[in-house]
Amino acid sequence: MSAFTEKYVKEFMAALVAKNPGETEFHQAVREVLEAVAPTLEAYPHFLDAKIMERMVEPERVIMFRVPWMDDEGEIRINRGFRVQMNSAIGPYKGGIRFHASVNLSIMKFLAFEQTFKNALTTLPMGGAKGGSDFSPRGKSDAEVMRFCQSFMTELQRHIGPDTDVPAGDIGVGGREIGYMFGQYKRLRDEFTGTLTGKGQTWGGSLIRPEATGYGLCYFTEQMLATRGKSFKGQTVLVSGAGNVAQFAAQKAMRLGAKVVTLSDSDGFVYDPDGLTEEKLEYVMFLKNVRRGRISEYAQKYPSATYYPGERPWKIKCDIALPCATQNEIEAADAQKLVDGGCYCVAEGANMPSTPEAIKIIQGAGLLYSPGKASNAGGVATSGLEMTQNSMRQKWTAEEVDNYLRRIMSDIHANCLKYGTREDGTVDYVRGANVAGFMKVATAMLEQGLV
Ligand code: NDP
Ligand code: 2IT
Repeated sequence: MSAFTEKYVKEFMAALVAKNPGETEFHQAVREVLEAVAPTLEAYPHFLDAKIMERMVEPERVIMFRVPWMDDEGEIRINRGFRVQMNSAIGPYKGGIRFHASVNLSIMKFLAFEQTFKNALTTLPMGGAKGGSDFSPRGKSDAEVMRFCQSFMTELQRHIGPDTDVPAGDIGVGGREIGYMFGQYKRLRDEFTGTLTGKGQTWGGSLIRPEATGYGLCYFTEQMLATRGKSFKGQTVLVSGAGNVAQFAAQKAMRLGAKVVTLSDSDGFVYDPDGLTEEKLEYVMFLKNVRRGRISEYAQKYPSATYYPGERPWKIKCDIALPCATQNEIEAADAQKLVDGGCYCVAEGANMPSTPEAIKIIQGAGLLYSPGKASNAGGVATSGLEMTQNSMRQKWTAEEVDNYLRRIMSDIHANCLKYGTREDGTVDYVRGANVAGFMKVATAMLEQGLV
């Protein structure tokens, strides 16, 4: 780290922490970007003079609101709703909605901040946002989820719109929740527009959007592997999570010839040394998406598998790791286990799944490593394609959307190479992704004046 970077990051972070106390995830996300872009700021001091970074870390708008609803027993429940509209320099605000008990302002701000850079990388015109609630759909009936979604949207609808802010899914928000929210939005606003993405196939949803994050992750990983003359063929892959991103990452990795041996949820992980098959994955999709069960049940159904309660998959020997569950799920000790187990590639499907200490170990050991904002951008990119189809009142074929997705992931990879190739020819994807995203948003902000 240069003397400039060290001083710049230290002073910037001190001010940020003082102004946003306790927002540890937000601090973590900002620090990563600062460390990556500081050399660029030094080289282009007009960004420093215009205080672009100081503006980027201040959300354009934060909306926090009460979400009252009634459970099936007739008891009144109160949750907190959020929408962080972080940056609209390159397009309308765009980003997912997360329903999880852990949701707080820090998590919303870190996700909205990451989203700004990720969306810039997609090549599509989308600003950055994130929303959600500390409501947990786990263990709730469909009727309870519907009442919650309707109450949440009753407030959120005043702040969003097809050219203003377009939410989508994230943890705890899938097709069911998007459906309930879209229904309420349409009813209150009396408009049928593409204001949410991830919609159902019969009412404006794009083909391949459900698959897009996981598929995009694998397309991106293929390109990373190719830089070392490798591919998924015959490789042992660890996947964490068992939700939307994990399911389709596992499916694509498998179809590209890999053996996927783990899946997880917040209670533990399953290790199946025989590897997933199409049939086993179909069971997982039914288990998680329809029955809304726990991943431990996989080991009951398939005796080749072992369930490890309260643990994460990273101690299993592998070639490639695809973290697809949540933030900070790879800590330093986990990273060391991956390195010791012979893993040579970590590509993030989740947002910020690796801690800074873990990243240091992974990069220090010379593994291929890509941050989520590059490798999981296929989801929001395909949301962008859904917006385009909605505006055109068209529906593209799965093949057309998949081809766009491949091209976008390839463009993101090329952009990472452009800004992240080291002198020795290896690639720093963290620097590449952050600088590429920063340059686009910062330039747009400069050109639009002091807003
Ligand atoms: P889902 O809700 O479909 O699945 C989340 C999975 O992660 C579940 O298996 C869940 O287990 C597990 N999980 C959630 N929280 C924790 C936790 N604290 N510890 C361990 N496991 C946990 O969400 P998605 O698949 O959509 O999202 C997964 C990740 O991918 C998130 O980081 C999200 O931000 C990111 N992402 C999602 C995109 C999308 O299009 N959906 C796009 C880009 C990134 P359990 O059932 O126990 O909660
Ligand atoms: O983190 C993410 O990129 C998402 N949850 C998807 C956002 C979107 O608008 O599709």
